[in-house]
Amino acid sequence: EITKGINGLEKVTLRDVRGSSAEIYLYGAHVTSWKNEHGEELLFVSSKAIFKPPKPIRGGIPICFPQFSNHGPLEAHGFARNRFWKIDPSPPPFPTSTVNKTYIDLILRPTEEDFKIWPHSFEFRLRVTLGPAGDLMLISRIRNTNADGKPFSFTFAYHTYFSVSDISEVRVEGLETLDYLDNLRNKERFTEQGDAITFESEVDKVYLSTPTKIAILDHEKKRTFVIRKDGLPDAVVWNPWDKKAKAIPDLGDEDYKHMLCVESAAVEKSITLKPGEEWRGRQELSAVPSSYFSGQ
Ligand code: TA6
Repeated sequence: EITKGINGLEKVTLRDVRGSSAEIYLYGAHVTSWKNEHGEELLFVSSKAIFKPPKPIRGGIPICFPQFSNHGPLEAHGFARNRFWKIDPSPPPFPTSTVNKTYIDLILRPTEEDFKIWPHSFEFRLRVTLGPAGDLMLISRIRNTNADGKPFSFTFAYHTYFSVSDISEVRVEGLETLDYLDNLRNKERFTEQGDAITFESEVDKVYLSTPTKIAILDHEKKRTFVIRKDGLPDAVVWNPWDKKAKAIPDLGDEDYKHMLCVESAAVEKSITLKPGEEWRGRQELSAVPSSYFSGQ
């Protein structure tokens, strides 16, 4: 179902018969909403988000491509998040089953203007799938279509903003003892301690070569998000905390309390594709009652 969203921007709504739903704006191929079967929003989108190109949307799942953050010469997080994507009417077959699932296929190809910024020809296909249990899966397929025989390299992230009740009560499991690059300390490399990660100040880290499963435990909501990823070795964890939040115009002063970014990513080692080669990166999200795991 395609309708007009905020400021007349087109969006696609996916609905599952059991009540879960997702919304994807063609602007940025940006997932702006993911609701469970009870209609509860699971992603954070700032009430100050500006749905006006060329500004990227603050919250949801921006796609960072062909550059993550300022790890390169391009604008922060690349340009895929502020381009108009198209619906892909006949994508080549995906490896995953679509039985009992609702999905949409989008595609981005560079314009001549894009080519001036990043001189490579590519096809970026994104499939967003809502499963019967309300899980949300994003699969990206990026193909080098350069005619000049040149390879290209990129970094990538699904910059996912999760909605949490109170950041001080949240724990992230699965990143203990890993090495990370700390963006707040000149991208230097450190090693995480053995405990689950908790939050009491600004965090902006790229955890390296993580397990494929990461969990976010929200005690107050009694909800656990589970992230599963494939093709994306790293995981970014970001919360701006109070001072940085105040400096971001499209983020409310108190918003940092209710959001946490945990991002499936490929940052430390860029991905290189020769002409004709394709890369795949998958992020699958589910939200379950905490008791499901540990009876808390
Ligand atoms: O993923 C973390 C990060 O790169 C931070 O450094 C922070 O600036 C954030 O993304 C948001 O970036 P944006 O360009 O959307 O303001």
